[in-house]
Amino acid sequence: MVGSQLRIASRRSQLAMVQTNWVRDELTRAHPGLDIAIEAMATQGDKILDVALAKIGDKGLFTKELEAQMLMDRADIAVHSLKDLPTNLPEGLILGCITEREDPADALVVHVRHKDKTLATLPEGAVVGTSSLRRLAQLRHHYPHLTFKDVRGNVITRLEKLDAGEFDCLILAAAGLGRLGLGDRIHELIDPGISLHAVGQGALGIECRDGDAAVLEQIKVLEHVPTARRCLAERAFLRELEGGCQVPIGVNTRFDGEDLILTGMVASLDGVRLIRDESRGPEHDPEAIGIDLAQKLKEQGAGAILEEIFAAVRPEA
Ligand code: DPM
Repeated sequence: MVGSQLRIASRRSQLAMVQTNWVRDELTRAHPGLDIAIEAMATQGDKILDVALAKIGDKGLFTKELEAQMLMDRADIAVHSLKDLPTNLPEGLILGCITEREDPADALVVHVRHKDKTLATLPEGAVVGTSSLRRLAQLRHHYPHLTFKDVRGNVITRLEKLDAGEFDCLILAAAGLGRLGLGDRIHELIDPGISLHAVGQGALGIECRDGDAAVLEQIKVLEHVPTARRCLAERAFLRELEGGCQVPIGVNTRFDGEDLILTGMVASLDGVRLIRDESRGPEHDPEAIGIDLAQKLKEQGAGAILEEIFAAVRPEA
C-alpha cells in the first residue's frame, strides 16, 4: 500500500479531534505505507449555539459538511460519534465500519457543592444542564424534584459553565469524558434501569463512499463485530420509529449466549408516559431485532408520543 493516500474529514471540537487522531493512529499502525491527511472543519451544529438543539431539529446537524467533502471527492472517510450520524445517509455514502464501543452509559457530573450528593439526593429544584430530550424525559420520570436547563457547546465549555455555577449538575456521555481524559469528573454512572443511552452512544462510525472498495478494505481493520451488531440493532430500532437524533428515545443492548437483547424506550417530554420493552433474537440478524422492538413500542403508543413531540418542538415543520 506504499504511496496511497487517505483523506479524513472531521469536526474540529476537542473530542472530535481525539477520536479522529485515534482513527488515524490505528490506520497508520495497520497500513504503515498509507499517507493520511486530516481536514478539520466546523459543522452547522458547532456554529448555531444559541438555539436549543431540539428546536433546530435538522437531521445531520453534525455530519452534513463532512459528507459534502466526501461527495465532492475532497475526503475519503469521515469520523463521527456514531450517535450523531443519522440512520438514513445521503445517496452515495455508507456506514463503512463501526469501532469498538466504550462504556455507552450516561454520567452525572456535579458542581463541587454537591460532591456528597447523588441524582436521587440532589436538592429540590436542582438545575440539570442538558439539551438531550432523552435525558430530560427519563430523568423527569424518575426524579420529578429536578429542573432542567438547556446547555450547548462542546464538553469542555459545558464543564466550565457547570464550574462557574450555572448548573447544579450535567449529564454527559461517559465515553466522551473518558476520551478527553476527564473520566475523573464522572460522579456517578447512570443505571440503565433509570436512563437508557442514545443509539450508537460510545462507538465511532466511519462513513465513506458506497463502492469505494479500496477504502472499505483499509478501514475494515477498525470494525468491531460485537459493537457493530449492537449498534445495527439500535439504529434499526431508531430508523423504524423514524426518530432523528433529537428525540426521547433510549436503548440498551446485551448478549445472552448467541442472542442479542435490545431494550428500548420512548417517553413524553414531561416524563409522565414512558414506554419501555425489549426484544431478542439471533445476534447475526440485528436489524430484525430493532425492527421488532420498534413495532412492539408502536403497538403500545410510541407513535402517538413521537407525533406530539415533533409538533411541539418544531411547530413550523
Ligand atoms: C446527540 C445527543 C447529544 C449529542 C442527544 C442525546 C447530547 C446533547 C446534550 C445525538 N449528540 O444523547 O440524547 O446532552 O445536550 C454528543 C456527545 C458525544 C457524541 C456528548 C455527550 C460523545 C459520546 C459518544 C452530543 N455526541 O452526549 O455527552 O461518542 O457517544
